[in-house]
Formats: sequence, C-alpha cells, structure tokens
Amino acid sequence: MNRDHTTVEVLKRLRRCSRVLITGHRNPDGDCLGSAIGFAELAGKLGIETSIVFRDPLPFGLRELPGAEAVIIAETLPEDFPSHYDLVATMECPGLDRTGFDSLHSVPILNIDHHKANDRFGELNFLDEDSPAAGEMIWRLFEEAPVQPSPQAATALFAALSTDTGDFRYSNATGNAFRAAAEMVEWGADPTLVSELVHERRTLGSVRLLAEALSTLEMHSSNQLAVIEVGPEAFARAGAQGSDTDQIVNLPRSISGVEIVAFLKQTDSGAVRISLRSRGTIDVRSVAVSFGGGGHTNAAGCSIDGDLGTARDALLPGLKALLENN
Ligand SMILES: [Mn+2]
Repeated sequence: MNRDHTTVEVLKRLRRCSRVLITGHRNPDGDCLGSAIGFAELAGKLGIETSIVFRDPLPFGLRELPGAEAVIIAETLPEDFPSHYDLVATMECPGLDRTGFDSLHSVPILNIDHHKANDRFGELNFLDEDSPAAGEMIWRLFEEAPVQPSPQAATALFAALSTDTGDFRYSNATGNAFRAAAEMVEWGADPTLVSELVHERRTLGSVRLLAEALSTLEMHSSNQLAVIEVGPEAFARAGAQGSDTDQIVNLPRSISGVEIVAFLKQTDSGAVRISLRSRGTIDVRSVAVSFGGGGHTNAAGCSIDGDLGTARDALLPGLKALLENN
C-alpha cells in the first residue's frame, strides 16, 4: 500500500507539473466542487494549467458558485487526455472508480481525501480523515505554498467546508473547521453568498418532491429511526430530477428523538440509492459499507439492487441493530 504524503511533498511534486486534470467523485457535492475550484486556483498561481472535469452535474444552487463556470461535465475524459497532462488530482475519492472515469491511471495521480478507508491509489496520497472537509486540506496547501487565495478561492473553499459540516453543525465542525473558516472569511470568502446558493436556490420540482417524500415518512425503533423514500412515480408527479433530492434527508433529522435517517431514492429501475444520516457515535458508515458503499460516521451512502421495497427490507435490520447496540 502506498504511503501518505505531507503538504510539503504535495507542493514539491505539484511544482514539477505543467498541466493538471482535476476531478472528483460522482454526484459532486459542495466539498468536491469547492475543493476543485480552490485547487485549480492554487495550481494556476504555481504556473500550472488546469482543467476540471466531473462525471455528473453540479448541485443546482452551487452552479452559480464563482469558478464553477470553468467546470466541464462530461461522460468521457477530454480528447487531449492523457497526452497533454502530467498529473490527475482527485478530490475526495476513496477509490479511483468513484470518479466515474476509466483510464485515469495512465497519468500519475494526486489523491486528496478526508474519508476513512481511502484506497491510497495515488502516486501521492494527501489524506487526513480528521479533516472536516477536503476544502480545508486545500486551504492548508495555500498556507504551506504560500499562495494568497483570491476571494473567489476563499469562497469556494468556504462552500466546501460549510456544506460538509452542515453549516458548522455536525460533529466534524471542529476547532480547526472554525479556524479555517475564520481565515477564509478574512481572505474574502462570502458566507452570505454561499448560504444563499446552498439554501435558497431550490427548484420547484425539489420542493414538490419534498412533499412526496415526506408523505412516505415511516418511523421505526421507538421513533429513533426515520425512513423516507421517493420512487419513479414521485419524481414524475413532482416534475423533479434526480438531483432535486439534495435537502430531503435533512428534514427527518430535525425530528426530536430521531437518531438515524434513511433516505431511499429510486430514479429508474435497477438500483436504489441510499443516503444515511445519524447522530453522535452511531456509525451508519458501517451499514453503508456492508452494501458496498462508504462515507463518514454520521453521513454515508450506498446502492442496493432492486426496488424500494427490496432495498428497505435489506437495509432496516442493520440500522435497527445499530440502535439496539447503541
Ligand atoms: Mn467531503
């Protein structure tokens, strides 16, 4: 297994590059996007050309995040890959397959991640599972370089940090998270803009889909486990897209006494995408991993083949057991 690398080693290697392809995990979130925008600026200020390519569309509101206009969404890598690139930088991908692209391996990889159990697939592995967000790790690269971040980069990295910590409410909202946030704001990050893009750019379909999802709310394990789901018919009635589900999992979380939320989403036949949330030391990641998924202790995900009923039956025993053993 490859070893881990420090900020100094990452920067030393980066300075030898002239063209870097930046990518991240499928269904990119705020951390993935913000980290990529921040990393692109850092590399640019070191004299490196960059392209940012993601496999799936950006979260709706964050498409307006300054810097996001440079992101290419594509099913395949650029035509000049691999010949014109000397490094690939992956933002928070525990495994290389999480990018959704094949053949990235033909170029040396810089693997930047804060998830547990990263595969260490890079030539360089810049990993810190205690970091609140990949964006916070990129921020440390700016400091170490040292490179002065623009307000745009500071805002992108603030978006990364604030979305991954649930607006600084989750257990990863550590002192380091707040210290980094304070520095970002001092460098021109715009928390008001980030909050508006994350919370006040809902599509009509997503609000209608929320109503559909809430009508399915089921409580288990003495009301400690909340389960909601949306299937293809709900998407059709709401006029919603697969990406219109971003906020749904958060509402059942707010119910007093709820320790675990499971959100099941089936956009088409074949597989159900599961999002899990929990409180405190309840490790929903362990259940996600048992279905081939991953994530963090309090926020994890996986896919289960079949329809909603099949997925629910497969999933619930493991979640109930977590509450019994808690
Ligand atoms: Mn993250």
